[in-house]
Amino acid sequence: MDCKSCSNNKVIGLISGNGTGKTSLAECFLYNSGTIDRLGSIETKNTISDYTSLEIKRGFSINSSILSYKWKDFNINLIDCPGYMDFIGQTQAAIKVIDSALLVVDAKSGVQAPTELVIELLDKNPRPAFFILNKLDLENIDYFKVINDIKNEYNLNLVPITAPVDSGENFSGIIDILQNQAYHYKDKNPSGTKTSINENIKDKIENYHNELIESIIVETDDELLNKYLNGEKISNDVINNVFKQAVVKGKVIPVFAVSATKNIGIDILMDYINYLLPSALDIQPIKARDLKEDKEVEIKPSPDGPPLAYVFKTMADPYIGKLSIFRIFSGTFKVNNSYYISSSQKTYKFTNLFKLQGKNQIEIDEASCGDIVAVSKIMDILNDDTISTQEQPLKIPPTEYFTPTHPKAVTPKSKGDEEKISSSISKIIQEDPTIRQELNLEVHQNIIWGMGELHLSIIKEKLKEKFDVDSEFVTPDVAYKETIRKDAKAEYKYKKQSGGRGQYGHVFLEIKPLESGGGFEFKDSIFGGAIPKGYIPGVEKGVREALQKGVIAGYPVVDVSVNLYDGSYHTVDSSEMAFKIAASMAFKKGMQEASPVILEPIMEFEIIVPEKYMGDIIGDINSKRGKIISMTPIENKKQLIKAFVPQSETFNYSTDLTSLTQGKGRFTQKFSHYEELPPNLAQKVAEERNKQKE
Ligand SMILES: Nc1nc2c(ncn2[C@@H]2O[C@H](COP(=O)(O)OP(=O)(O)OP(=O)(O)O)[C@@H](O)[C@H]2O)c(=O)[nH]1
Ligand SMILES: [Mg+2]
Repeated sequence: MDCKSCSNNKVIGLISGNGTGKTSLAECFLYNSGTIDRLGSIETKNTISDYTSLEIKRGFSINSSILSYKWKDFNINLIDCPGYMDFIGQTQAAIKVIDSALLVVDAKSGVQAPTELVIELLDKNPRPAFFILNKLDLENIDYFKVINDIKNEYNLNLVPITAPVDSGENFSGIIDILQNQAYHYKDKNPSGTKTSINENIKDKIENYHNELIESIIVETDDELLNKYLNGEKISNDVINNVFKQAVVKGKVIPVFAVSATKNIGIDILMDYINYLLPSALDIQPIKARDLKEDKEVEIKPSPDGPPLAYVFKTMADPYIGKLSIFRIFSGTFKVNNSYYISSSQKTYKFTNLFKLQGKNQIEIDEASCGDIVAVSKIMDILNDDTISTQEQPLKIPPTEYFTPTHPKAVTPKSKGDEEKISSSISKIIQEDPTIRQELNLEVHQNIIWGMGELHLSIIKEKLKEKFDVDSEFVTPDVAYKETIRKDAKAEYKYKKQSGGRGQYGHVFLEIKPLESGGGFEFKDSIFGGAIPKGYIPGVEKGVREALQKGVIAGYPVVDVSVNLYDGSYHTVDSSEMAFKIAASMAFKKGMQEASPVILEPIMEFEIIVPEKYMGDIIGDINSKRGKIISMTPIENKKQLIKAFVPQSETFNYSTDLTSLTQGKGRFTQKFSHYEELPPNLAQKVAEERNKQKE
């Protein structure tokens, strides 16, 4: 096969925090390259990338979009990711399949928490990157100071390749520091015109140029460095080569000055994307597991190599149904060939292949390394699946997504829609691995877990828009329980004689508390046939029924032992039912006497925050009746705090943590154990619950 096309493919992610200008920048890429003939904007609600009705309504990205453009000799495949932290799962999925990253930063506000998280993710999955300082048309931006601040804060080797000419309102051009060339821009034209560098900044730019060359040269071998230090002239070719290597290895991170809304500096950025970022055939071999040979292998990207692709996104298209979107790392995929899917371990014939451009799908016959394509209607393909062939079945390790931490109980507005809601949520989950749904049998609620308030409000809107179900998202109920604190004895005689056959059951119960987690224990110590054997199961059933609703607030009773030690019966009137009723009543009576208490679930939290927020976090945990278990310093001046927190205080913790740490904290939680609810709260809970029952 002619591999020219794939040697010119690049896969690039636009990733960073919300509102920094990624979608606006993507629009400029498409416009400048002639892919579209009108430059859309967020404000006019007509960008190619933010095309869904929810994105248009909200004015920001909610889904990652697949875009592509051709610029000079290269095909660039772009993934424009949403920046809000609530949608971080999509950035995690994108990082898995991109060869390089464009981190767009709002030059006015600097690096904010979501971008910081993206920097952390890239640190764990290194990719060559560019920093794009956007919005240079805003007032009072000191470009080089912003770069230095980021450099120092995150210990990144940032090197400015372009610099702005003028600032704020007057921002009208950039200088290419590497080439010593200025460009002027007018009327959002696709490209700038060359101009001379203003005399008054020539020296300054000369300095930056020298600094840039130096920072490139130090990344190479000592021989070249010595030559440079001895004043020898180093050819441009050598410098360019060293520069490319340093960028590809992530040793230097070029920085560019742009304004996406004014389309300034972006054509030059596009040139540098072509020139410096790796192509799909330049990347490191892909590590995968050969499922036939049962061993790890490395697949070098080649159009003639074994087919290998990774599904990083699933989408339900209203017209063509389910679309599984994958990035091809190796081999050539052709329509009507069959491919092996790692999760189902079966092969499927691909009867179609599509290239994507925002909402549009273009049918194609084949695709190869560095292409991002979709196949439709194969239900068994899931997110994070590896696609390969029966001859060499492969599996790439799945993406590790953050665990959703924000729960809500979902109920339909109209009765009878329960089934529809949970099946619709299951479909939404297929597209978004950072959502979890759980039918909680203890509180009888359908609980949906997402990444935060925004995430859940979008899911609610999706339920309405896509599936036509109106729903309510409310704070989940706490799975309280009840138990007893001391021993008690109780007797109950159930006797009814109203003509015909009567009812008679009579029991003596001894009730004792069990250790926490002890559950329920039933003992029968009837001696001498006071109650015939045949009625004993009725007694146990009665007690079990009473356990379902405790005497304080009707919560399930746990950790009790019940001993049936005496009773009496009537030869005609006794029945299993009569003993069941007697036992149930006796238990309730006994429980009243046994110091009943309410228990509350306690969660174990693991919270990671920058050190400086420790005081606030501990104060907040204390105010939530929590207990700190441990605090451990970890990398990047952060602390890992473990704590027990009562579940009733946890439902909004993701929002609380975000506001306490300006979005720089993260946490996970799991159920730990039950503890007694303090009496004043127990009273409140009981009052609330009893009110509900009325
Ligand atoms: N002044 C100015 N505003 C800009 C520039 N680029 C983008 N904006 C505005 O910033 C806002 C956010 O832009 P987007 O392109 O949606 O940013 P994004 O990074 O895609 O945001 P998310 O999708 O939420 O991650 C919009 O109102 C844009 O018009 C710029 O260069 N200058
Ligand atoms: Mg966007």
